[in-house]
Amino acid sequence: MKPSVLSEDDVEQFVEKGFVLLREAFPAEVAARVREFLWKEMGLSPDDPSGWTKPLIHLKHAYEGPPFTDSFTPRLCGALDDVMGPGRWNPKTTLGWWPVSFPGFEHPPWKEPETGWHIDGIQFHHHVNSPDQGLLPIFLFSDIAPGGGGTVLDVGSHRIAARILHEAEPDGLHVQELGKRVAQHPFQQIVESQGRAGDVVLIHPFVRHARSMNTGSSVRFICNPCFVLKEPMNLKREDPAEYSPVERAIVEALATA
Ligand SMILES: O=C(O)CCC(=O)C(=O)O
Repeated sequence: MKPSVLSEDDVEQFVEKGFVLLREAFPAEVAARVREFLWKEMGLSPDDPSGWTKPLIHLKHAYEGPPFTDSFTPRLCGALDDVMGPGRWNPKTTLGWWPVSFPGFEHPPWKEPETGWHIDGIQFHHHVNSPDQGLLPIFLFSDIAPGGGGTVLDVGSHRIAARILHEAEPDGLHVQELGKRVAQHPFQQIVESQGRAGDVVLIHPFVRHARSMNTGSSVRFICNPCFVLKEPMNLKREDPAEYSPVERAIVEALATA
């Protein structure tokens, strides 16, 4: 499967580490319009920090239409094809939810979070080939510098989760039980997601991750939507070239167990 937007090295990083940063996935100007909308939605102003009285506002809503859907650019959709497989995922018509984190509540030095680590997917029972969460992309709607509250990833943990899910077949696991079993393993390598407004971090759906403290000076806007596959993952393809990188990461984790 030849990638159309990502490089071969990007794909290898995604398979091995469980994430890759796609720069300029959508225009920074789209991110600015989204932030403008969200400030209004929160009833707050970017110019009046006296109104920022909580470390986090979680807008649990998926919004339709522009400017939200303007982030689904051909470049981003091409990269989604590159990791989930062309035509194998359901396009989205909405974008949400929105954990907005504010500076000023936690002070440097930034520390790795001790709690809140999880694998996404509270809405379904987990199997090693579940189609319900094909990818965990994190859309950056503001610039995120080190310490600025970027989602932290336990890089490589997707391999551990893959083996745990494989061993749990055919029953599968509740997401909490999956999280508990992954938590019995030491962290692999903790990495903060960082980038510019308009970047998207493409993350394997099995990666353990957590929100981190915003010790920076700017408000952090992200969105972490769930992309659903049209069919369960196929982890036994006749032609290995047909594995999507999401599938290949799992197949390779199981082969090296
Ligand atoms: O806010 C974040 O950085 C992460 C959010 C998250 O992991 C979640 O909502 O599942």
